[in-house]
Amino acid sequence: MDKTLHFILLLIALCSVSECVQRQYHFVNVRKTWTEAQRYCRENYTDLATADDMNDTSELKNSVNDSGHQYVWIGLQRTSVNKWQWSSGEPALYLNWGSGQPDGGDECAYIFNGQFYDYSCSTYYLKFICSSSNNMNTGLVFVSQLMNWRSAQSYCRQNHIDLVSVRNQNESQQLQKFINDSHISGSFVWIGLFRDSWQWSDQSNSSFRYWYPNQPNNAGGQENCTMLEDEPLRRWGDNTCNSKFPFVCHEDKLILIREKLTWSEALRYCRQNHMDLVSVHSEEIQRRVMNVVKRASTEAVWLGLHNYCSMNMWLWLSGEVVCYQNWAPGNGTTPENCRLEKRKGAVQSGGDQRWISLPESHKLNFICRNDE
Ligand SMILES: *[C@@H]1O[C@H](CO)[C@@H](O)[C@H](O)[C@H]1NC(C)=O
Ligand SMILES: *[C@@H]1O[C@H](CO)[C@@H](O)[C@H](O)[C@H]1NC(C)=O
Ligand SMILES: *[C@@H]1O[C@H](CO)[C@@H](O)[C@H](O)[C@H]1NC(C)=O
Ligand SMILES: *[C@@H]1O[C@H](CO)[C@@H](O)[C@H](O)[C@H]1NC(C)=O
Ligand SMILES: *[C@@H]1O[C@H](CO)[C@@H](O)[C@H](O)[C@H]1NC(C)=O
Ligand SMILES: *[C@@H]1O[C@H](CO)[C@@H](O)[C@H](O)[C@H]1NC(C)=O
Ligand SMILES: *[C@@H]1O[C@H](CO)[C@@H](O)[C@H](O)[C@H]1NC(C)=O
Ligand SMILES: *[C@@H]1O[C@H](CO)[C@@H](O)[C@H](O)[C@H]1NC(C)=O
Ligand SMILES: [Ca+2]
Ligand SMILES: [Ca+2]
Repeated sequence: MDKTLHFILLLIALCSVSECVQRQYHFVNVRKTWTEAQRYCRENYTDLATADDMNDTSELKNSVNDSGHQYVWIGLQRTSVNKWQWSSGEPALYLNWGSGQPDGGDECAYIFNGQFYDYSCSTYYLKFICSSSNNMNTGLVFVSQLMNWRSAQSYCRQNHIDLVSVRNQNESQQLQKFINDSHISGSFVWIGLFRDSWQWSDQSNSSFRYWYPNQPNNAGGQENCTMLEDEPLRRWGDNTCNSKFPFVCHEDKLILIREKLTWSEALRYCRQNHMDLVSVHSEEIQRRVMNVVKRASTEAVWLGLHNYCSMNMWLWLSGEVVCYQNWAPGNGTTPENCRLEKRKGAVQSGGDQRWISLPESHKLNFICRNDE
């Protein structure tokens, strides 16, 4: 076979390699208060369990091996900070409110003429838009059934992906065009925007929630902690933190090392500790990396990303080519000048948290991947 063609086929094969799980759940079948459970998880694993998406909820459910049908603590706790966020789990940085909005105690939002309006989640029944992988053109699906916000969210998650997020000007324009093209521009439609005051024990930003119907209800005004309900799907409810339940911890497979080392020293450190520098094969791993690098003491953090200068190509330490990409503008795509020094890849610890190319002698924090 032609060598180039063979190489291209090899790349295609490599790009479809499936990723390994970056977080592992551990069910602890010992009854403790929420705070005791948190202490146990932090000492023996990473923290009380966090869930970022529907995949996590099914892993969480499967991790609970419990013949006693008990309630089970996870790491979500009520705080005094109430903030707007997207149903898909992302923080809401772009908030294109209509004039005078938000103007009430409402905790969900619809879109009209490209602008957001807060609205009562349960009182009103609206049409809505789901994000979807079925519609390859727009990635959007309009649902003309009238539902309250929570039912709309469940509908999108069951049939598509989630209620739509509008994370920037670009997505706003695409959504506006979709609304125009669907001839629904006169309607109020739910989007995935909501607010609440729940926060994960591990400080991760995820706004993903999976409440059981009519939860959280803060019964008696004392229910500040979250548990898996005793039901087949193990959806979530709030309960008083002093109740004693078994719990699920999670163990992060990504570990930030807050020492300043060159890329080669960082690699040696990880390998001496039975690990490797992290490879970021997907958006999901990038999201976990972004959570971890928040605590870094350097402006960038080494990844297991290295440049083969003669071939003008970037590879992961795991041997795979870079398929999923998150380069900062000007980085990673143009040929490197490596006559002076070899280049390696790092992720910015602030800002957009994109990848940058740096000389390998820079001294940075780094992320090891723990595969044990
Ligand atoms: C960690 O696990 C050990 C063994 O199960 C247990 O004895 C210890 O109390 C745990 N740590 C905390 C803080 O609960
Ligand atoms: C859930 O897992 C499936 C297959 O494992 C994957 O295709 C999908 O992207 C995942 N969804 C999320 C939200 O991570
Ligand atoms: C669940 O736990 C029981 C005993 O505690 C054990 O025999 C069984 O193998 C476990 N099942 C799974 C799926 O881990
Ligand atoms: C529940 O959390 C809220 C907000 O942090 C706090 O004001 C309240 O005192 C807590 N209640 C209990 C019973 O812990
Ligand atoms: C807007 O998003 C589309 C689709 O994701 C993309 O092709 C386009 O380049 C983006 N435009 C800008 C200005 O970011
Ligand atoms: C949608 O239609 C309105 C008028 O009907 C127009 O002003 C607006 O520019 C259109 N927006 C998009 C994104 O096509
Ligand atoms: C977490 O949220 C803050 C603002 O709420 C934002 O600045 C930061 O980029 C978010 N981090 C991640 C990893 O999403
Ligand atoms: C790589 O990205 C950084 C951060 O955005 C930027 O300062 C630098 O100029 C970029 N490198 C090149 C070669 O454009
Ligand atoms: Ca309003
Ligand atoms: Ca409750």
